[in-house]
Amino acid sequence: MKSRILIEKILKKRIMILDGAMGTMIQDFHLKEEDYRGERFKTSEIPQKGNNDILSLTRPDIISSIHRDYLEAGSDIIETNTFNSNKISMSDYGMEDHVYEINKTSATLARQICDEFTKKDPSKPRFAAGSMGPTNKTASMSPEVNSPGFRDITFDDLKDAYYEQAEGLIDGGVDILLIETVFDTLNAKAALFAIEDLGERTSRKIPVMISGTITDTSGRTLSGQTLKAFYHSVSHVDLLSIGLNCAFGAEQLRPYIKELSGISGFYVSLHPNAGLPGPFGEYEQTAEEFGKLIEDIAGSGYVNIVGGCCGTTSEHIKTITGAIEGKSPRIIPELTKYTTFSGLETIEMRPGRNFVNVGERTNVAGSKKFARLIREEKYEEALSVARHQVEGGAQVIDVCMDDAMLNSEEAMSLFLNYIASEPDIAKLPIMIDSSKWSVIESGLKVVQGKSIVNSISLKEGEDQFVKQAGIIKRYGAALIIMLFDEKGQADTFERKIEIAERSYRILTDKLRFPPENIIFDPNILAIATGIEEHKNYAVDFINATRWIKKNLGSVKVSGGVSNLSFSFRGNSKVREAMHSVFLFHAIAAGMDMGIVNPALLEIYESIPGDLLKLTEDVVLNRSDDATD
Ligand code: THG
Repeated sequence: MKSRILIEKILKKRIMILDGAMGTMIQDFHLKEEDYRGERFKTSEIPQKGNNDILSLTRPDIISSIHRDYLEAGSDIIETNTFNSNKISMSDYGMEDHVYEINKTSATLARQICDEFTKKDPSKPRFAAGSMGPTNKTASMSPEVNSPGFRDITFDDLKDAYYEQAEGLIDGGVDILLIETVFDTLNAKAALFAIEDLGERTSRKIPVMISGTITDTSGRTLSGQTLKAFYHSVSHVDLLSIGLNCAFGAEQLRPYIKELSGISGFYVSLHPNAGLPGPFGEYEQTAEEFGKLIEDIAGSGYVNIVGGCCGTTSEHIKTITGAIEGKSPRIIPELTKYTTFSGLETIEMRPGRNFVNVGERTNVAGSKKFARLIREEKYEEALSVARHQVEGGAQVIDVCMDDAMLNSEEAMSLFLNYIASEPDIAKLPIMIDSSKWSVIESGLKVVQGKSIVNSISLKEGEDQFVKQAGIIKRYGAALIIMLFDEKGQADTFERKIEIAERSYRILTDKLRFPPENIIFDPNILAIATGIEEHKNYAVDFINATRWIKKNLGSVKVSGGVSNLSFSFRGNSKVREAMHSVFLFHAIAAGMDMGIVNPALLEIYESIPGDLLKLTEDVVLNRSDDATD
């Protein structure tokens, strides 16, 4: 963490300079197959030409001279020659067994040259950033149009590959890890997870920069996320910076870096290509043109770190070093933390925002139709249930596969993969609903956005609760806490607030779980069952909601609304009226979101007067014979 303090000190004062492309500089050496192979890989069966990362082992002289060029041009931070040095990409060259070594050696090279330059001029310390590219596979899209549920790489594969890469880079002495050219946020989340894991296991915490790439003119990532959704999907980690690179040139990235600058609570980086590629993939933007564009962006106060990507050389870096001279760095804005969720798009729960409807029907325990479709493995048709929820006004989709007859882990990940293939559904955040931990985790491993785990509780005791919440935090999800403890479900006001307070303390004190990512569910239980103890359930929920919202920071309150009316199953008129009346009062008390059938929510004002009075008597427990 020493390097982070030093880097942040510099970032407060000025814009820092990254280096430019490694590939473009390597091209100038006109290397042949033999150069790539060296003595060491002379007999490799797979051609190595184009495997730039292997040059760290076979031609370290060339890589060193490129690093030197960039440092001479003014780079504060140089990137290791490891963009593709992960098991997944390296297997294309049959080099998967050398991944750790390539990373460590590349890091050592960059480290030594940085130290050399820092020694020459201690007033300008130089830093080595371990470059971690996106790999050549994507975890949240199917490579086969005809099987939308299929993936050719899993979160765990990516996590393991990134772990190995990060370990090599850190062992070689990098100051920073740079996850770059992110085109699929799920790949990036696997990298972040691996780095956090490594940090914890080795007690070495290295600052992390992350940089996404935009691939279409609507400003989305390849995997379909908006910039904001991308931001909210990775901001659970205490990043050094977030930024954009590659894809378009500086000119086309300008509006997006402006947007990112406005929403980011971290430093912002930009390392664009030298313009848009020509017909043969060549980049033609001159150093002067590039410098002008960067000067303009830096002059607008949008960036803290700038550099170049494809097509840029030490000439480009030299011009931007001059161009940012005297320009003030971007100041990180004061941001209020809101509860946010994301799919391809974002939900921000700002104060005064409307109630969030969570669609309940994609639940095998809550819909006979959905259960049948999943049992019969008709996933395409099951998707239509989700689509219907979206059309009915759902803003989040609750997915539950808890059924003893199903392989729930598999059904969860498969259905979520199907959802990911449908942008009109995948735009919404996912609520992963299961009482089984393994099912929750298999869901977390397939969603690129910031999802909501539904749910964990103190039912099995504090140790397990802490362990699970810690893992959920690492996946970057929000979390519903059901108000249960070792003694059982909280069914009275006193029990609800006791467990809510205890859960809150554990999460925020022990885990530093962000309060805005905590959602309490004070248990909506069936009323009007004929049993005396059940009569005050709705009132207790509403009062507990009010207490929680007043006393527990920026947490949110949610509940499964349809539970309320279980004793009126089949009588949808009465059920709908009960839900509307309940929500009217619960929302007034501070309830933020609810799992509902969005297509069937009657407007409170439109409930006929006599039905309204009777329903209110039941929900608010106002008269002894209301149920009748
Ligand atoms: N809190 C949290 N999560 C939850 C609940 C909760 N998840 C599950 C459940 N409760 C919320 N979801 C539903 C889904 C459907 C119904 C009720 C709650 C429902 N279904 C119809 C019925 O049973 O009559 C089924 C109709 C059909 O088969 O089509 O009512 O409280 N955190």
